[in-house]
Amino acid sequence: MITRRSALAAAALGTVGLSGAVTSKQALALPRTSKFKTPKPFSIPISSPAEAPKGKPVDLSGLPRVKQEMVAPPFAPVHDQVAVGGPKIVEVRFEIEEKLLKVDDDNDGEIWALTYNGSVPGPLIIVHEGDYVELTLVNPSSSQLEHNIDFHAATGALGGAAISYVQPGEEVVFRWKAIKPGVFVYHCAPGGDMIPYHVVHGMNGAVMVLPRDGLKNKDGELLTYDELVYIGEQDFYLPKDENGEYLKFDIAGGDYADSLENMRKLIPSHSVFNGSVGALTGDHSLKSKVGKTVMIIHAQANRDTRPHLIGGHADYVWEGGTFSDPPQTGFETWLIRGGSAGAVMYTFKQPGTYAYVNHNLIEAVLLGAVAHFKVEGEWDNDLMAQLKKPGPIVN
Ligand SMILES: [Cu+2]
Repeated sequence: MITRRSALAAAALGTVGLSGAVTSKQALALPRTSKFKTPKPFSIPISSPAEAPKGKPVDLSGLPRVKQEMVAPPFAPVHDQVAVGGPKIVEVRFEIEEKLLKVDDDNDGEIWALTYNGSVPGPLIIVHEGDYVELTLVNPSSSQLEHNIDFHAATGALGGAAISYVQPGEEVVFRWKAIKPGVFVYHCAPGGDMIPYHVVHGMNGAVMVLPRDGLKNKDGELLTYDELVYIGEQDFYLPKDENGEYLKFDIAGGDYADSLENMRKLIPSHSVFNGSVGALTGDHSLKSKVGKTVMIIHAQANRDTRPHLIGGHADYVWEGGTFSDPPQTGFETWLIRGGSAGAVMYTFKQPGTYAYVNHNLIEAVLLGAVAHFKVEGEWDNDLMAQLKKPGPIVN
């Protein structure tokens, strides 16, 4: 039986007619050079993805322009916490990269990740309220798939998704004004099943829009951080064969049918920080010092999560990601709603290793959502001391 969904899946792969659903075999049979056609959005009422919105022209020629150099997570681009000068046009360049990414060394899990600038999550953009983000989105001709971008921080045209479609070999430039201070996700949203497919293949990231006069506590006092850590939590749905081994695919998009089957069950094979199990542990642990204040930006474009810093707290929490309201204080665990980013600030008081986890501990320990902070400094015996070593019971 032909369903609309199977027809769209077939159209998406561009290889099968309307005679049935696409199978993984058919997907695997695609030649390397094939270009998948994305189904046009059937659930989103826009007439044409390429149609540019009309309106009165805006003259921004008097504004200064700055280029923001993108860096890979967990790092943040160079930025001022309090804005210097008036609003600017901040130029950002995203090059799409479809790349084979090892998700889990232990069991050979891998995915053809769909990325902005090669990382999962995509780079963190930082601007101030009132600034303009001018994005150049480049989809190289080596890509298999059509992409675009929806900025939750932007206003109109599906967050920019409606005016940013790029086929392989194309680039697009568009601009949006940062009118809401806070942290927000962005993600690819090319229509139909391809929306969740691209998002759970890594095509998401975050923007931080700082208030021009900086972050404040509830008394209006300035809050600043010494370090910023950017974490994107990613749920993956890697398909397995009948023997329980992870399937391998030759090209980006090759896992389309198998992935969708897994995604529909809503049970991720992995939930990881920054693209892979162990990306922020061991040699890749985050480093800090007693007395340093860290700002942690945590984004999850698809699924709820609940970060917790084991052995520490959140001094300040912007849980919904909004900087319009004063932060809440003293949380043990906080919620990041799927499709949002949140921010917390914490000043380390003790040295040692802290685990920063998704405190659904099954997702942390079994699915991968763990990072480590290695903190140097002097131990405070007032805060904690071992009074007797483990030994035989005395009475
Ligand atoms: Cu995409």
